[in-house]
Amino acid sequence: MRIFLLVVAFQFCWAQYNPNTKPGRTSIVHLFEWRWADIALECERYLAPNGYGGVQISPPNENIVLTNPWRPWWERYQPISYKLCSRSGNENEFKDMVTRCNNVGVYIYVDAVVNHMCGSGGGSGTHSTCGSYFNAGTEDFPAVPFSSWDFNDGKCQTQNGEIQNYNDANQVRDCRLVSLLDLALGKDYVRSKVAEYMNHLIDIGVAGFRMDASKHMWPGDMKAILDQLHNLSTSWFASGTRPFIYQEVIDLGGEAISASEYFGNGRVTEFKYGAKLGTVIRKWSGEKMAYLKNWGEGWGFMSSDKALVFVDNHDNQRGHGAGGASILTFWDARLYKMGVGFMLAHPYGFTRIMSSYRWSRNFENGKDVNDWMGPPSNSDGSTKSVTINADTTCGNDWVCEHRWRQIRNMAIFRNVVDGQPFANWWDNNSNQVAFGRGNKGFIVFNNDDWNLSQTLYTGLPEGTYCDVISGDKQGSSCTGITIQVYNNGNANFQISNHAEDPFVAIHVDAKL
Ligand code: 5J7
Ligand code: CA
Repeated sequence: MRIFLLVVAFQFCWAQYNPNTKPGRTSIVHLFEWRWADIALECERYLAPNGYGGVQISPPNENIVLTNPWRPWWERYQPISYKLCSRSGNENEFKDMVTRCNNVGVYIYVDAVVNHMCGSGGGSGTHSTCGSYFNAGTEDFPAVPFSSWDFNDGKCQTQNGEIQNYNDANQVRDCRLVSLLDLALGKDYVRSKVAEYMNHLIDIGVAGFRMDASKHMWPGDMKAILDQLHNLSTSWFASGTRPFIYQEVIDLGGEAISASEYFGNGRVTEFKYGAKLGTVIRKWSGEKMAYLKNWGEGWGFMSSDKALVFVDNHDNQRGHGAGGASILTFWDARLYKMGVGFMLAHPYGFTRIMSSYRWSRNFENGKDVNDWMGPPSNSDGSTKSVTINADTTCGNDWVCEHRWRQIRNMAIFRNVVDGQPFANWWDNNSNQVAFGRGNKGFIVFNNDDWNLSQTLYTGLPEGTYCDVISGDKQGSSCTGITIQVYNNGNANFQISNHAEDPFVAIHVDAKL
């Protein structure tokens, strides 16, 4: 009986906040715009062997096909139906991906776009990814089916039906976001169709959901849907396991809606995290890494057990969305690796790693006029597959940040130090900082314009460790720098400010 109560208490405490990743797997990767067939392969050949816990996938449901501009990435945020049929693949390919990823312990998290359907100017016809008919003008989506009764037009109080003022919570929830037809999530019927879509995915075997545009949905409406969701499939998960929920709420302060309104439903994206970390690592606004000593709640972020954190996302990496120019991306690779390294070493939040595609950036008056560009694709609009080069990098303009040695090894570092306390902070009152995680791992950064040469207490057992930033442990040697930890726990670190990567990380699983 006592054990039963403990189990119930555990599930009650964690429930929708628990990522459901396998023990010792502490991060997920957003494989933005990847095809299902490529994700299945990546789970088997790379993500599972390297300790990644899961994949956030692009929206799997049918969406509008836009041709002006040509097939932009955002067309996938304009649903036409809940058929599993998109540029990433069809339902059979989706099921194959979920099965194969789950079988190697890498779980799938679905980007759920349920606040709206396509834009009001979407026209009528069958220009959708599965060929389903729709009429945006009359709000008719027979493939769901939704009709004009199922939208919020009557509820919205603005002149033109659009969100005009983000300081008015009613507008933000009940009016159209940039003309997108706003679903009446207050209606039982609409809630049941959304729940049916999500339950279809759960029954196939997905482990959770990113709730797109949550700011634009009432937390109570979302709860009514989430309460209808099935437990996860017992083919892979313990009976009674709830889906992991993380809600996209862009809250940098100063608006009517705050992230905390959503804590009852699950975790929430902490957009301050990447915006602030970018400012610090770029040394803008007088920031310096020494100030990261109280990173996390000490910086006014939400509590760690509610936060989903990331350095950049698919939206703000192209100058859209929150954070502006401070956001670090693969385009600034040297700073980016430091930022992701810091995130993965630090205990705050549940971490998501971005994996991008390259596009032809073209700045005009400070704005990238190509920020709309969709994934690498063929002339018929189909998405190119992810090819793998001899050196393990990706081809066809897939960036594959999750395969960069520094990022992959820090994802492993986070798994090794899981549960260990933040410890042994050191800084030079400028941009040289170091900290450890209990007696399992230690990391040192030099983001100053001069060399670092310092003996620091690491808390680690005596021994010779491979720096997992400059190389790997291979058999009984290191391919990069080695670090000697003495019997008093001290080690000497030398980091040139001109180093390819001006940081060093050691952990007990990469000890000789
Ligand atoms: C919502 C917010 O609450 C917010 O704070 C924010 O910064 C962005 C958005 C936002 O979310 C969307 C979710 C969707 O599912 C679909 C969408 O189209 C959007 C969306 O457009 C959107 O806002 C865009 O980006 C903001 C920075 C601008 O302030 C908005 O005006 C809006 O920009 C519009 O983008 C342009 O005005 C319009 O001309 C253009 O056609 C449209 C292209 O679509 C997008 O850029 C999609 C962005 C998107 C953002 C997301 O966070 C997301 O999860 C999915 C898509
Ligand atoms: Ca809405």
